[in-house]
Amino acid sequence: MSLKLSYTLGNGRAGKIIVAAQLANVQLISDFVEYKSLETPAFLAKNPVGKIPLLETPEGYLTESNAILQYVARGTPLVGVTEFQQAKVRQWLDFTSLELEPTLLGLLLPILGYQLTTPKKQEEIKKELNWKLKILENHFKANNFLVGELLTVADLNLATYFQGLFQFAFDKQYRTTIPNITRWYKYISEIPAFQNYYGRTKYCVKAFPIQYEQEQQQQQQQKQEQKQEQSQKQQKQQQQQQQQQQKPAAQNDDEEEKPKKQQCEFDLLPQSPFNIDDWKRQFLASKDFASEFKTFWNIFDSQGWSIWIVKYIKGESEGKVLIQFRNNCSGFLQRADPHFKKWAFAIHGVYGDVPDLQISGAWIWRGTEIPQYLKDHPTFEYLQLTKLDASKPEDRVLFEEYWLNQTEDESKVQGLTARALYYFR
Ligand SMILES: N[C@@H](CCC(=O)N[C@@H](CS)C(=O)NCC(=O)O)C(=O)O
Repeated sequence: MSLKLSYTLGNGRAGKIIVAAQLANVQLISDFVEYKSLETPAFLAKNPVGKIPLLETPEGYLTESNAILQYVARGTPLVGVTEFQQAKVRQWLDFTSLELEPTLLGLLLPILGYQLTTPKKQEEIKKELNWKLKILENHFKANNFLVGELLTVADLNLATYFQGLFQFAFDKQYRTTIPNITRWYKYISEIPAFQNYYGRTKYCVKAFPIQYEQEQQQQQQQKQEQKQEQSQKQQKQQQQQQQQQQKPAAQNDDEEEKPKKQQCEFDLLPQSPFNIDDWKRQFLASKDFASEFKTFWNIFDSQGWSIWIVKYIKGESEGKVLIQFRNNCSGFLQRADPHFKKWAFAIHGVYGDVPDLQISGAWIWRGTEIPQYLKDHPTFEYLQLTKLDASKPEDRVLFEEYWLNQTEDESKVQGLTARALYYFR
């Protein structure tokens, strides 16, 4: 019986399942996915929640990491031997998910930069954590494992959280206040199957600093201001060059000197009847992209929006290794200004064959010109942008070709096989 586990590389919820499968001698096929693919219709058909991990079994799909965990270890002592032990395993799984997880993640995610927080929130989290950890500390004073003397999936589950906490938050000094939890974790983390996935735990000497909301906002603002300053400078230089070359009629200096407004470049455009959010929802929820496009051409407003083919102009040495080029493509999208996502929708990907892979995509964005958001992109100079005319049948066909052919390693676009596709949304 083959079991296929879909997950993103290094994911902790998948890790506990992989560790349990190894201990239970159960073969799992790994299917690495990227977060972007969780929003594709193909993935949503398997898990409408759009989350990993996901297990494909001969009987159907299974979601929720704790359910998968118990399923892969079923029939072994890892899920408990007696009925009471089995119930105890479920008790600790629920306790971890429902009582501990929100608090533990509330501490860890701001350190890792995934969540905004404030000193007040952190104070509350620490208080909450202290009394909850006391429960565990007391438990491990008298027991080696969560369920008495038996290693179970409940321990593997709990240890995945401590793995991050010991590396980033619970420093040397703090560990002295939880010696029993530390002893228990040390044992679990040194099980070879655990180390195979998570590696050796590097206990932090000093806790990593928490970045607070204000600091993060200030940093973001500073970055934004620097970027704007730079692009103003570039614009000015370009204008000066043009003036010198073409000697045009005198410019209005006042206008040129005006500081760039803080608001988004699209805020000034006249209202458009085309709502990109509605289109994204409608398209992504659909099982029949071709029929959606019939609607698209009726609702698309080419006065307020435009459609483009965006190609990456690669260097001579690029496009030879798929994994590198995938990273190049996903990195390009990640580095785009997140605000631009509100005003754009694209399918962008790697097409073709090694050693001549290409990156290109079909884009919709607000306005009819090249947006400043793209001009400010660090790799803008390597983009070739071709504006399509939504009233021309041949341009519609080209644009649709990208959107309708989304099966990786199968679909072809402009004669090239789609290898790795991403949405920008
Ligand atoms: N309760 C679920 C939570 C699953 C979950 O939140 N997975 C995250 C990765 S750790 C995810 O897929 N996030 C994608 C998203 O939210 O878009 C479980 O334990 O499986």
